[in-house]
Amino acid sequence: MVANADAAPGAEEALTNLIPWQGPIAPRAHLHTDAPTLDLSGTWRFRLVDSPLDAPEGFFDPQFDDTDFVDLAVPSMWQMTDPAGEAPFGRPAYLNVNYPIPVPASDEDIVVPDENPTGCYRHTFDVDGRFTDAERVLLRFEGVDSFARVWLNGVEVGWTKGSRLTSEFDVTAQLRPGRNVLAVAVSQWCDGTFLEDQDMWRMSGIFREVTLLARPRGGIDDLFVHASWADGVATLTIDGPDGAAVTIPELDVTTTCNTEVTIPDAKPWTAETPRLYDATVATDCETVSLRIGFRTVAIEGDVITVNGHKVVFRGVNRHEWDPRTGRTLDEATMRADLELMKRHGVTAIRTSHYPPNARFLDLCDEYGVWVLLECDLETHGFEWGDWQGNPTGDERWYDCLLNRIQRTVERDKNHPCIIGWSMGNESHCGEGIRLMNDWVKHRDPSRFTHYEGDYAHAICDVWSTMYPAMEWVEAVRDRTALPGAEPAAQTSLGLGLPFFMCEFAHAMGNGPGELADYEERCFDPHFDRDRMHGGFIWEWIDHGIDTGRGYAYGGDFAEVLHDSNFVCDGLVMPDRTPSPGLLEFAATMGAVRIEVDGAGLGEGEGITVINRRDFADLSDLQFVWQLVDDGTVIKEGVLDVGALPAHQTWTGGVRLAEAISVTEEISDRMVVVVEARLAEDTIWAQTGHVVARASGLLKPEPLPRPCPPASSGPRRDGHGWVVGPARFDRRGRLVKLGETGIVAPVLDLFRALIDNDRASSRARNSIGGPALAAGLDRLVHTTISVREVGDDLVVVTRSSAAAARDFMTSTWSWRAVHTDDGCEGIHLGLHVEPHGHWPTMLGRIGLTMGLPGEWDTVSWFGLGPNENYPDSQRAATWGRWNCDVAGLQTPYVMPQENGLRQGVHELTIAGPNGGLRVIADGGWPGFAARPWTSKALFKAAHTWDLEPDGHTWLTLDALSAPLGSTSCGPMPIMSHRLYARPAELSATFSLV
Ligand code: IPT
Repeated sequence: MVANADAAPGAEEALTNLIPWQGPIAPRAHLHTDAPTLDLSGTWRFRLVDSPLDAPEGFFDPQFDDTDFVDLAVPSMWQMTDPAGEAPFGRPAYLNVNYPIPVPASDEDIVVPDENPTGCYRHTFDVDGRFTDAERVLLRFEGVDSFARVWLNGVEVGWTKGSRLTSEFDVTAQLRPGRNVLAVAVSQWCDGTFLEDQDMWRMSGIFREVTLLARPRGGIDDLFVHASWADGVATLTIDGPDGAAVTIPELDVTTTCNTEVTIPDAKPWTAETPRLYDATVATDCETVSLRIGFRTVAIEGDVITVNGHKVVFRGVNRHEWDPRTGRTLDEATMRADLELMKRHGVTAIRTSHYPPNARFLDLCDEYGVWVLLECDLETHGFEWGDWQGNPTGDERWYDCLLNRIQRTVERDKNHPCIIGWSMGNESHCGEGIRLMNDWVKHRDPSRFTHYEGDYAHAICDVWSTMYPAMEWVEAVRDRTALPGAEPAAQTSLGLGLPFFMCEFAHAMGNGPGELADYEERCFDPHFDRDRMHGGFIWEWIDHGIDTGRGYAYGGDFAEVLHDSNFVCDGLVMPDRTPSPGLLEFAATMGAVRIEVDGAGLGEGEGITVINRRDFADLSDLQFVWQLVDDGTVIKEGVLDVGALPAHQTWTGGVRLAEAISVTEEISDRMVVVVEARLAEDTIWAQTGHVVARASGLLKPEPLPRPCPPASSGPRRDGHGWVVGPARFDRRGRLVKLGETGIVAPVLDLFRALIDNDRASSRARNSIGGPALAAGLDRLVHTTISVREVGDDLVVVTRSSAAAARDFMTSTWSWRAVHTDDGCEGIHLGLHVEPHGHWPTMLGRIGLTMGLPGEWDTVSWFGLGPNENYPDSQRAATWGRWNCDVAGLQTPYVMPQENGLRQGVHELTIAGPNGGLRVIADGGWPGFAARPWTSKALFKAAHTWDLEPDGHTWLTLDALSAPLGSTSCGPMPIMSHRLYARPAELSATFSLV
């Protein structure tokens, strides 16, 4: 139906009438056609008013004088125009669960505020006969947030809702030869807002492409490609106009629409082997180009299969985000996402929580990634009212829900990458979800359906959950009782449903940790026929907003309500720099796994390569080993792993004896590094790109090697004591090394709280609250005794906080020694002992000292080069690493503990005038070196709040806390948690 001014009475009512749209044609696929199209992107005229009622009178009239309008790019989101500066069109607002507008009572008609920012757009364009002679002309909007009322040449063609869904208006009657004036009034709020409560920046505008499409008589309006593959045979039927010619030149296929053909030699499409065949469908007057991928998705028992094989989703949740343009993305950015994902072993995407830009799915087909395509639906804010009046259970809304899922499925139904349809997110469950699901199953039975909130498993095809605890995942796997679950939920165990985590491992700030633990329980393809299908990390990108000096988050734009930095919870930083979390993802979730057993290497064994892919062999990779002695490559070679088939394991080794004969002995800084490198260029990376890496120390556990004592013992003088090159004050504090004054080392139990330590509205527990209450950030250190015991100066200190009773004693035994490079040094044996209850989880047990700020270059042997933590160290490699102090810091959008490197054997921090060397013995500590204190790091709200304070603060950890995922997930598993316990740290300090 085509609406016109007469047919669209009371368009203001349309904002809240629970009718999804008026005017657009039935949803259909986006097809690549040779029929004329006109991209209307560009500079439009724009004026923002406070309410739809304030739109300038007759602004849609072609004659209207828009000189006091301004230029605005379309597509764009108007609040992203200089948001941290002048913000001419208002500023973005970040909210998670809360609605940005008042929520209607369940017995009330829907109301949205009069204060409803409304963008009045005008755009003038010219068309030629290719459009005016067409049978029909359509005007396509791919994304308008959230309500659009549309006029062409002064005549209203209708209105639409559904921010991330396509609407096509038939404008044949309104289009004129030559010059045309399109006008659109976009309001930020409408009833659709209650269906669009996704956890993200609330912003508006015509933020995706607008296109004019000429439709020829006898053209191809819609196609539905059914391309399956089983047992080596592909089958194709394309629903379309009767008689339209279907051609796939590469396969010698010539057929017509609505005819089934079998094709014996076609290769199947999988995310690992994204084989696409170019095809055309043609009538006399239109040719449509398709890229067909043959694959069959099935549920066999409780296993999801593609082409007969179980698949595991090494997935991420992806929102569309760019720190400068918001949810308007160009193709280069979409490609950048896919390239980064493929390079880091991501094999699956959930399009949280709306369909992405249509172009993105073409790219997913091409790059190869499994897509769980989610409808534009979330009603989370109703949770606060116990879901009273929630749209998925209120029949007034069902047409809107059906409209949304129909537009979702119809637009994207031809993509081989899409293996499942998701009804939406966090919208509770009701008849509305069932209606959506029924419609999908009827329209497209070839994919599975998903909705996490279907807790009774009465509707969808799969069992999906969010942020489960590790024991819970184990119970699903082992079919034992679900810990803490309601009786009803226990029945899930017995149902024959495939399982995955639609969200897990909350990548907020520093983290997520425990990826390896999830991987082991839920991603193992060797449980060949079990129900565990992996999951999707929350989430891909930090939605920080570029302010020119750093990234903004919720609350930075004076929002009345906001959810702070909960919007920065991605594996890549806002500018798409991979975070350490992404590197850990690649190392744990990546389907190519290498294990190096240092002890076995000497025997010519010890290297294992596991192909955890579901389809492809490893012939695309070259496996290279290197023997590296303290940073110097001594020898390298290639491992003959060959075309190892999916799910198979290769074991072998290297001829170390040959390699090592050139050196005298196996040193404890000798490492074997094995890398899997791309043997050929792909579309997502070049030859040589490292897909997987592992390293092993040849002597994994060398004996402690304290340096030999020097002849002199502690010497007392008027100021305190001298021990070797070190000077201690009367309170036994190390205050000088050689001639360099330092800030004395003290016990350190604190880390600048990471997001996973902080209480948030969604955190299930708080680690940081008790830590701050216990005063870990404000310990008071008191010297109990200073004694000379043999060659040692033994200092006992007591550390505790104001008002606290729990305390730690630290026994610092200092001794003058000779280091291996012939210098005089001082050895510390530190023993820490807790007293009292200490119910609190600690950030660390270590020491922190202040060195001169000019000492700002660091070289260490240990795990690196990137930061690593006890539950996030698979991405780290043993070796010799060099970096300046600035480069050791990870600039999380909200500053927090970062930059730890563990397994330190030796560490030198130096500047132009000397420096400090630390040689560990016994256990290998972790270290962090910062140009500011942990307290300053904790106090900073943004990266721009941090200023170097003139010191290099060196922290050495005997024990470090894990990262976990507690910002929106369970507590770290018990064995990872750092509670108070006795700890030892043993190392020699010398000057360089
Ligand atoms: C979950 C949401 O689905 C997701 O959109 C995001 O908000 C995430 O939390 C937290 O970042 S919902 C929550 C109840 C776990």
